[in-house]
Amino acid sequence: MTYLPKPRLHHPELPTNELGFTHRDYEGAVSTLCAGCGHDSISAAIVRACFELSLPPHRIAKLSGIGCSSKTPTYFLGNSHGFNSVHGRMPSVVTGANLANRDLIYLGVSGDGDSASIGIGQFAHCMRRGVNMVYIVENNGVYGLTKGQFSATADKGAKNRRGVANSDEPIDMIGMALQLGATFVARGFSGDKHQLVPLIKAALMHRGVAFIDCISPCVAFNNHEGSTKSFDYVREHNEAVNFLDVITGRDEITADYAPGTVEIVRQHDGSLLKLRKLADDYDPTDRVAAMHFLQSHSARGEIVTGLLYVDPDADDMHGYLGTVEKPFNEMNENELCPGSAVLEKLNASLR
Ligand SMILES: Cc1ncc(C[n+]2csc(CCOP(=O)(O)OP(=O)(O)O)c2C)c(N)n1
Ligand code: SF4
Ligand SMILES: [Mg+2]
Repeated sequence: MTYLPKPRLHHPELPTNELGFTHRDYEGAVSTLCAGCGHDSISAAIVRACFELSLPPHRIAKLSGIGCSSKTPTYFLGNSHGFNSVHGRMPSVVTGANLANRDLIYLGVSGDGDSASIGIGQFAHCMRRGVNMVYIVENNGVYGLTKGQFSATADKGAKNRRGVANSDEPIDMIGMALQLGATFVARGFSGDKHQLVPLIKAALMHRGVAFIDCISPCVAFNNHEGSTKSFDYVREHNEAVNFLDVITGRDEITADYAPGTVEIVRQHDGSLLKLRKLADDYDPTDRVAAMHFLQSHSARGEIVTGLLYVDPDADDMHGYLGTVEKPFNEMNENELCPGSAVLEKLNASLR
């Protein structure tokens, strides 16, 4: 057996959501990660976000690559579709699945090794194509599964457990996502669920590619003094730019905020992102300003968290390509393969 199923205990008092499901209906198998691993906190935040949004579990597809982080889809959304792909290849599998069926909600979970090292090309093209998905990188700065080598997101000068300093420049995945055209870009911290759960909810409501870089300390290999991805370092250097509330279109919308301290962003589906601003001059809809903000804080050793950029009117890959709306698995043979006469006509129109 490669996983431990959770015992099905009866809890009659558990709160239910609009679909009548409890929190337990969004959980998965028992985690086999190290006790205290940040990745488990992110799994818990995903469970909470999907439960609170009342998402039908069978309409969600969770996909991952290889790594401790990529194992985590086994530990959440046990009633959803799942695909554990090859190291660094989750983005292309999601892209294909999304092209075949746009009706599912796609959640890609990856690691910093998976996405910033071996899979960086796949990550880049997924961002620039605008695949409609939530893309979470559980970022611990190491290859946890293969025993703690520096990954491409480890900061230059950060020390490993033996005191050896990393000599390479880090890749900031937030900076890349902004530059590559991602339409929702956020950073969270596994140790701050009050910030992370709303970020995941907002990302799930977003049309287009929603990227969350989530700092997730590896307690086994990268949680010591000198590591810039340790719990202590992130807590001390966390610069939250805003805090988010998500109000879905179904709820009554009220304006109970003090002017100047809250920014409201309405997304395409009517959901409202209510941003409590901590930095007075921060505008989350200005991509260039977000890049500048990120760089200037990073130069001071600060890790900016929160919703850094959102384009509320974003489109996605289907909109850019003008694809058919119907999922392939709902088409009959004639629709999927309309014959050589139709192909000839199509080719002629392109000559
Ligand atoms: C093609 C290929 N190369 C290398 C490996 C070995 N490998 C497995 S997981 C991993 C790194 C995982 O790091 P990360 O994505 O950061 O996940 P973490 O374990 O830190 O959560 C590597 C190099 C592999 N499985 N496949
Ligand atoms: S090795 Fe690190 S990343 Fe992997 S489960 Fe343990 S703490 Fe988590
Ligand atoms: Mg890692």
